[in-house]
Amino acid sequence: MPEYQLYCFAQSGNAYRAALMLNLIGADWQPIYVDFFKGGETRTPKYRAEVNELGEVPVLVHGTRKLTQSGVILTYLSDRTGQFRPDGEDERLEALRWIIWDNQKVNGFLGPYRFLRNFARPPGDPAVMAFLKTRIDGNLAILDKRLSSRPFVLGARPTIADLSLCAYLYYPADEFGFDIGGEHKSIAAWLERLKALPGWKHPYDLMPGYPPVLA
Ligand SMILES: N[C@@H](CCC(=O)N[C@@H](CS)C(=O)NCC(=O)O)C(=O)O
Repeated sequence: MPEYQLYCFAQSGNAYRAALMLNLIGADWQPIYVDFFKGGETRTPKYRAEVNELGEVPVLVHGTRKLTQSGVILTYLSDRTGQFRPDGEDERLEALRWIIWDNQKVNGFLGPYRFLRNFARPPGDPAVMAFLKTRIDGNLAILDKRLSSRPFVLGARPTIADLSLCAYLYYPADEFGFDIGGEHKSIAAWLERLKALPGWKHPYDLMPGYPPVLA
């Protein structure tokens, strides 16, 4: 059995962060498909009792450990392997700052926006979509400005902060209805830099479940 197992599905940018990290560090890993859409697997009592009481993916299994929250998983893998690890206390705190901000305000809004637009039945209420879009635009502009003066989020080299922040950004523009890279040139260049790392793969090639079977 591979060293790591990752509960995930192809449409999850939250899980992509962990899957991408595993691939980039050359880990021996396998995905475990979670039937999020049709089966509603994360909402079942069984999943919550046996896999993750928070009812979410990603979940990383490593030996007897079961880790959830992508920020925790990224931290664990970078601490274990030394790869993509922020160096020293200042960098560690800075990475944590960007990861928390990302979880709440960048991919924390992009994920639900894309879900409500593509997968929810009925689709998202226009007022909700408009609220989310305004927040997304403002926060992508903050990220774009940050990346206009440095190649990666913390500076010269990629860290777990980059792997967190790219979560949903490689999904097709037509799933969002707007072109993130087209509207934010520094983000587009940064995504290309990450894409050039050995082991990079698109979320639809890295995790099972594309195309999705909806309920
Ligand atoms: N902050 C969490 C977010 C995880 C998350 O929301 N995952 C989604 C799938 S993309 C999920 O499982 N949602 C189920 C739910 O919220 O009920 C992380 O980064 O791991």
